[in-house]
Amino acid sequence: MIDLYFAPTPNGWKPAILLEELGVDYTLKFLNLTKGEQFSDAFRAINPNAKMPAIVDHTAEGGPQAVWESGAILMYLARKFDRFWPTGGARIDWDVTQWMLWQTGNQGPMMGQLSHFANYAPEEHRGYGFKRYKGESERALAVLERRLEDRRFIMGEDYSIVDMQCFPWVFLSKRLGAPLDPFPHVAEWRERIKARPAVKRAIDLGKTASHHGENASNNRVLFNQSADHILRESGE
Ligand SMILES: N[C@@H](CCC(=O)N[C@@H](CS)C(=O)NCC(=O)O)C(=O)O
Repeated sequence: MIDLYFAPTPNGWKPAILLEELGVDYTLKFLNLTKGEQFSDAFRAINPNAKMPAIVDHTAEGGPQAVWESGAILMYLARKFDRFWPTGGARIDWDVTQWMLWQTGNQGPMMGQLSHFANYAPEEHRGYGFKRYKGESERALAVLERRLEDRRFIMGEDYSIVDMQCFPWVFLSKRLGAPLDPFPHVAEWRERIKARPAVKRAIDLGKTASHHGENASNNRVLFNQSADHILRESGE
């Protein structure tokens, strides 16, 4: 059995989408991020970075295997079940790896910060951050637009973990203030993925979870973190 530590956010949706696509049994472990459940000793033993998502694979050879960082989880599960990682040798493997890292180091953090400034930053601090991260998010969307000009999916004709990694922030793009009108190929790709039953099921998981984001503009747990959050004992 695989445990998925989850909250209904774009990063949480990524492994949920893959697990739903794979149709494997997994146990959903909701983390209430506004209550700081990510800082419990038990969860930090799984992910020292104290952020979801994370998994624990109790069926791994040699004993339970924890994996954290959404991209690493997708790569781990795709290898384990031998699905959704395009085949074709070392060149393809590196292409998958670089797109996974591109999302992790570029699209993800830029759109995550756009979400912060669009949804949570105090009004008086919103302007500069919103403008900067909207520009950076649109830059990332333009990279995807070029890539998708002559491909149905990011790696070619087949849907893969790279699409699952890049989809969730694009799913929310318009709501964050970066509509997809200038990126028609990205918009079509988004529709293609959104229509998949497994993707719908993963996003619906949020409907039963306690949401981390609402009314969180003054939320100390999420928006005022320091080294102390990682270094202190949680006392649990
Ligand atoms: N790069 C990480 C990002 C994970 C992340 O930022 N998770 C957020 C929710 S989307 C979280 O757990 N936040 C809780 C906190 O910051 O305390 C990944 O892709 O897994």
